[in-house]
Order: sequence, then structure tokens, then C-alpha cells
Amino acid sequence: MKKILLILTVAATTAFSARAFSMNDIYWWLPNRIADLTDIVSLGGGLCLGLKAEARVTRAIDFSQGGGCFWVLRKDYNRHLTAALEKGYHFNFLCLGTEDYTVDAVRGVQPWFFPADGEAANVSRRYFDYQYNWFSNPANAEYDLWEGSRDWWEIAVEAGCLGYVRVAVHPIEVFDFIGGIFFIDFKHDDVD
Ligand SMILES: [Ca+2]
Ligand SMILES: [Ca+2]
Repeated sequence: MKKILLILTVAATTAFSARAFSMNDIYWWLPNRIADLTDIVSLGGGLCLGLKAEARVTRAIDFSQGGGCFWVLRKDYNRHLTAALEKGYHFNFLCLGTEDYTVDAVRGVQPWFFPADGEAANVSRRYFDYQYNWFSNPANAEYDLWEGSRDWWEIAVEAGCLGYVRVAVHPIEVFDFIGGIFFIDFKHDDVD
């Protein structure tokens, strides 16, 4: 039994960390765990001209209705920090629906918590056009597990009526946080 556990541990470490273990992993262990902890929850807020009410447990069980124009500040999935003008609509019931939503964003991407090499976070202006009819496909680029701007697996609520608020929990980041305790960096977002 111990041998099996050892093999599984080694296999998991090899598969998920994809790099050699070093003393930096120990040095950065606590800061990385704090950063991974903050990854679990996304927050957004702002103002809107429109109406929006969304609640989902993954994009397969998604109740989203509404649209309009939104001025939003976000701390979101994959350490994306954005100030954005967002416009469009989203209507979805369970796994079926339609969306046409554009995001014009000034965006800072990781590592926002510990800037690499003393530099500020990589800030750029990006334009996104999220569209689908019938089914939101998890294979789409925006749902990329490591770099995507959206989390297909999130548990989230969003509401907009003059003001806008979004709160989301990312189960995959919970796994990453737990794995990090044992030096497994599933999301490849640890500083080393
Ligand atoms: Ca993480
Ligand atoms: Ca991590």
C-alpha cells in the first residue's frame, strides 16, 4: 500500500509540477499558498445601464438572463485584473442559451501578487468577443484552464441594475491550493 501511495505521489508530482523541485519551492511556499488562496474567489463590481441576473454551477447548469452596458472592475480567473467596458446580452437556461458579449478591457495579467523580476504586472488593452448559440463549449479558448479569461467550472452569481456585482468560486483553484500544500502546482501559477 505504501508503495502504491509513493508511486501515485511521484506520478502526480511529475504530471502537475512539470519542473524540478528546488529550495525556492520551500522559500516561496507560504507566499504561494496565500496567492493560491486568493485565486479561489473572484470579485467584480461596477456600474451598469441594463439588467442582469446570473447564477451558475459550471456553465452546464447556468441560469443567466439580461444585458446592457457595464463599467466593471474585476479580479478574476487566472489572476486577471481588468477595468473594462462590457456590452451585450446573455440568456441561458441550464446548458442551453445564447450570448453575445464584448469586453474592451485594460488588463493586468499575472503575476499580480509577486511581480516577476521586479517588474509591474503585464498590462495591456484587450478586446474580447464572447459568442455562442445553444451551448457554451468548454473547449473554447476563453475557458483554457491555465490562461483563459473565464472559468467554465466556476460557481458564480452576478447581478446588475444600475450597480453591478459578481462573486465566483473556482473549484479548480481549490484543488490547486490543496495540491500546493504538498508542492504540487497544478495551475502552474506558483512563483519559484
Ligand atoms: Ca492558483
Ligand atoms: Ca499553484
